[in-house]
Amino acid sequence: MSEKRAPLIGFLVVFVVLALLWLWYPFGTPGPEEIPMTTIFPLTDNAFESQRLYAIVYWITLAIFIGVEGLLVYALFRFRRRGDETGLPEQTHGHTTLEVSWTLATVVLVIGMYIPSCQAIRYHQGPPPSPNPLVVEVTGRQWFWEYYYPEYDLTTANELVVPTGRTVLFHVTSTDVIHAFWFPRMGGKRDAVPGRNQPMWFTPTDTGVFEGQCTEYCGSSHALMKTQLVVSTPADFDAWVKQQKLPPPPESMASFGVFAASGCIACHMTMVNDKTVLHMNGPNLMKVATRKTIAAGVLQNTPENMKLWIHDPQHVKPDAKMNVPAMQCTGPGQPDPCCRDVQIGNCLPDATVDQLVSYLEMMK
Ligand code: HEC
Ligand SMILES: [Cu+2]
Repeated sequence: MSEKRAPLIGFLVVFVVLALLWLWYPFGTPGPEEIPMTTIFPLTDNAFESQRLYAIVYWITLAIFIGVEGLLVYALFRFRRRGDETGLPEQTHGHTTLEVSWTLATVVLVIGMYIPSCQAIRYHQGPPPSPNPLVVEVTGRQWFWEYYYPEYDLTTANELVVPTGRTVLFHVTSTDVIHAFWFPRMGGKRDAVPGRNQPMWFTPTDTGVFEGQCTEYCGSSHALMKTQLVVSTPADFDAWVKQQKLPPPPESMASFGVFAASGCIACHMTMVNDKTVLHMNGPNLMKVATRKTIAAGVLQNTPENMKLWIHDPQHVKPDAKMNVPAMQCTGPGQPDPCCRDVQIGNCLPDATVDQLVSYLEMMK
């Protein structure tokens, strides 16, 4: 291979590999089951509108890419140095028609993307498409999500349950730092800003469990601030609401004392499931046993994981805001380390943790 040709052939190889990769891409990518945090398989009106805009921009930029790269490759071949040519090729300067046309083409392209962008923004910022949406007040907290349904006077955490076919209108806020509320397949993100109430809505149509995530860096456990959306049939949703409103099972009453004495009630509610619970320090535990995960989607909700969590929350989630009240550490027989770093796990004997776990397992 001549020395002059080497770069050209290298370039061609890269180009062909990239082109093959691109051809393979649509067939080879995993579906939304393998990549649950995808935005390109939208499931609601709100998400579809973003996808529509994304597709317009995607095809326009793809056409530009192919055009520019095509011309580049053409020029490389057509005007390459041949034989023993020496010196500079013919030099040209300025071409009015060309310059006017690519300026105009750019303006047309930008307008072509600007108009659908404005439409999408109007749509997303506009009122929900239904006169009777299901309202959910969303509060981001370090590091979990609190959900309050005014219609049912019902508070839950991390696992958002909604029916199909009814628009859900969220009022998103935060009580500490800025978080962002996001279910990628359901629609765009919404910042959760303390003192502000940011609306957002979508209409789920498919049943299933969908992943969500805080998307505004909010501290050490930001990446562990997940959430799940459970979309149920309207009948299953009604059954869920009924269950959530049930009082605690009578057999759990005997163990409430341990929960209270361990300081858990300072931050958690297990006796009511209404607005009283809003903005307590920790998630409502009234129906914690009905949830699939604990600690904002970080652990599966099993007795072993519950034990692990209560024993050492900070080990599961760095800086978790679950600390035992300091008074807990001053009793006789308390191991010393807890008095220094007031972490809950160090203060609670194993037997107590077991009792707490069996109490919480009853909460459904
Ligand atoms: C100082 C406040 C505080 C105290 C006291 C406290 N917790 Fe927590 N707890 C929290 C916070 C905050 C979370 C959410 C942590 C996260 O996901 O980042 C939490 C989460 C939990 C969860 C997971 C709930 C879910 O749905 O994700 C359980 C279970 C739990 N706590 C049990 C207990 C028990 C049992 C006690 C008493 C031994 C206790 N907590 C004491 C603040 C507290
Ligand atoms: Cu966050």
